Amino acid sequence: MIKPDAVENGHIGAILDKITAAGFKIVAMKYTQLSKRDAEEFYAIHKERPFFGELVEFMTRGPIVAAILEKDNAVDDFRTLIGATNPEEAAEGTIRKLYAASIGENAVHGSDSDENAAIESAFHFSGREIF
Ligand code: 3AN
Repeated sequence: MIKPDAVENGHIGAILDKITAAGFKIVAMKYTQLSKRDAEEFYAIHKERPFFGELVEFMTRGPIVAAILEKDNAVDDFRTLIGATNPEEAAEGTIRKLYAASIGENAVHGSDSDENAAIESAFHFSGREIF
C-alpha cells in the first residue's frame, strides 16, 4: 500500500516509478480508502499495541493505493526497497527515507511474508482484479 501521507504529499507517481524500476511487476492495483473496520481487520495483528488507535486513524484519513507486486524474492526485495519501519533508520535512497516523515506515517506498507502477502492480496482484491 501507498499510505495516506504519501498520497497527500503527491508521491504516488514517484513511488510507483521506484517500484517498477526495481523490477516489480504490478499484477493488481486500485485507489481506495479504508474504512475503520477495514483498517482494524488489516492490522488486527497489532491490536494490543499502544499505537493501534493512532494507526487505524491514520490509515483511514485519506485514500491509499493498494497493489499486488510480483518478483522473485518479492517480500525481502520490497522490504529492502522501502527501508526500515522508522524512516530515521531507513537506508539512503529507500522509499521511506525519501518520502516518510515518521514511524507512524511511513509512506508505504509491504507484506512481511509470502503467507501474509496472500492474505493481504485477498483482503484488497478479487480474483478478476488480479492479472
Ligand atoms: P512494517 O510496516 O515495517 O512491517 P510493522 O508491521 O511493525 O512495520 O508496523 C506496522 C505499522 O504500524 C507501521 N508501518 C507503522 O505505520 C505502524 N507503527 C509501527 N510501530 C509504530 C510505533 N512505534 N508508533 C506508531 N506507529 C507504529
